[in-house]
Amino acid sequence: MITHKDSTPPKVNEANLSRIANELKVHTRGELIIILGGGAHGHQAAHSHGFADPTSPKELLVKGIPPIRHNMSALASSVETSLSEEGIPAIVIPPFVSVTLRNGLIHDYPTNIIRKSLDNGLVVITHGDVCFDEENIVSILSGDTIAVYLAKELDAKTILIGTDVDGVLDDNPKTNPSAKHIPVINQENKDTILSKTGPSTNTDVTGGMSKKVTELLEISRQNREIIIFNLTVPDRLKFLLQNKTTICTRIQS
Ligand code: IP8
Repeated sequence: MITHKDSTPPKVNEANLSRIANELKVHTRGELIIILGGGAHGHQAAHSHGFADPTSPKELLVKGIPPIRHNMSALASSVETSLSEEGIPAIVIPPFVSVTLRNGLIHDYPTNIIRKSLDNGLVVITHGDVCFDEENIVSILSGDTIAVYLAKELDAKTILIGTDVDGVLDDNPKTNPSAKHIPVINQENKDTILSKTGPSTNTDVTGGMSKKVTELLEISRQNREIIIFNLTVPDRLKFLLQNKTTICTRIQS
């Protein structure tokens, strides 16, 4: 929602971005990390350089590094600017410079600079990225994977996942208008729900909603709030930050 998904080359959706930055101003719960998904900025360049196809030649993948990095840095920098305009002191810490993957999974993810930034009152912005991979030269690191990793590593109390749908539905709401909203996913209903939830639409090379839910279920536990909500609808983020009720899906243990 902060990128225009159908625009090529990718463009920041400035109106949505400044609204979201404004809603973030109500955050008073302590340390905050903002993790950006790829949106059109990451996924278009990743797709056109073969990252969705396991048989792509390594030269094509390597050629994709500069445009993906360029686009994600531009997106993160726009977010930093919008937060700064709202008086929120934020810095960007890009995964590419320190994270390595192995077969697409996190191999090494130093968090000391993130920790020090939070300790000093800074809001950390990071994002899905292209990263060197010990086995596959380079792979895409998804924002959702970062969220799960950092939540575990830094013991996050709340994880809010903003998407462009009302949370998890039992079918794709863009193709099936009568898709039913699911307010809570837990151990009891997860298998039924995951069998129905397909990948997201658009050019998503990292798996979409079912992968998101599977990864989030792994870190669900008591006293940890995990929520998927619609960030395209004004005020929902604000309400969640203020502990007010709004439409969303809660992932519980
Ligand atoms: O949208 C993907 O992040 P995601 C990042 O969170 C890139 O899966 C660079 C495509």
